[in-house]
Amino acid sequence: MLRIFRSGFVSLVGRPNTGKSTLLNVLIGQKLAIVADKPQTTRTSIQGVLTLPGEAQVIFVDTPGIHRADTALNKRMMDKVRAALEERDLLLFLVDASQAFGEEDRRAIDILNKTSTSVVLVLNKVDLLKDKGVLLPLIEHYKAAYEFVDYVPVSAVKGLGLDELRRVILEGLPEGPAYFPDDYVTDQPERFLAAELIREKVLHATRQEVPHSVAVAVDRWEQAPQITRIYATIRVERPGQKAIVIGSHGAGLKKIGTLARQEMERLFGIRIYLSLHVRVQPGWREKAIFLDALDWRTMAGEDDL
Ligand SMILES: Nc1nc2c(ncn2[C@@H]2O[C@H](COP(=O)(O)OP(=O)(O)OP(=O)(O)O)[C@@H](O)[C@H]2O)c(=O)[nH]1
Ligand SMILES: [Mg+2]
Repeated sequence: MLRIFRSGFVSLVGRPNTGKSTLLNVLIGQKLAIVADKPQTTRTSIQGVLTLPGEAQVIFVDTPGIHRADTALNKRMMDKVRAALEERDLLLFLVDASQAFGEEDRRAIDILNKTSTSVVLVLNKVDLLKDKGVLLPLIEHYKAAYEFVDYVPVSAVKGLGLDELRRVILEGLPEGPAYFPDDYVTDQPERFLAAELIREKVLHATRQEVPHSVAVAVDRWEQAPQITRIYATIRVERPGQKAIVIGSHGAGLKKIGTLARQEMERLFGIRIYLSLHVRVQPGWREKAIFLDALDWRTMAGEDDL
């Protein structure tokens, strides 16, 4: 008897820092989304396609963390989250299982009231739990706040609970054809991922308000047989932030460049020369034209995902 083939779109939503991007990367088995221990790392939606030949194709969509939007950038981020709730086959609502249930969680759950799609509660970071006894009461709190179709405790970092999560996801998908070829992994162009990897290294190197003020764009990408030359600009909002990113005698920027280049070489399988430039651009988070240019989808005039 032929097994039925399942396919569908599955969005990962939840508060910032809950591990959505980490989970996307581990489910796909490839780094597609940058990860940092700072909230609001992800600024747009990112597709990752998992094809299980003869069995299923799951199109995961990573999204920015649910938060109260104040700037134009943050409003766009929340628009991405809301768009990712529509026309999906299944939603994964990620929470940090090492944190007690609180008001912010309740507020984040509110966004789910706008959708009729089934939502699975994913309790991530269970590796941080010293006392596993807190898990059941936590699940009860979440179940009281929303009617989740299922719940799965996982650790994206340690790879715990992922088989069970895959099983629950596949069960929640309808029968359907593959939407993409077997080797298709993401809609995100390498040029955008390159800019993101640079931003990730800046986030790792800075603290407090600096991460929120950083934008990275690739200005030029010159491919040659021996080496690919990438020229990118790191934008910050204030001169003091520029000094922090550059560091003493340029050491900070040099380290950011080295780490970003090494990771790009590994991921893209090519030799890279990376040239980084830091520029102060006050108020870029409020400027629509600049925000359009930052996100490859609006840059290319493509439809929102
Ligand atoms: N201990 C532990 N840490 C995790 C786990 N999953 C993610 N993290 C860490 O949590 C932090 C946030 O991870 P991200 O994947 O960037 O979180 P996110 O939900 O995508 O965050 P935003 O993009 O800001 O919404 C990083 O420091 C991760 O290494 C996990 O299972 N266990
Ligand atoms: Mg993220």
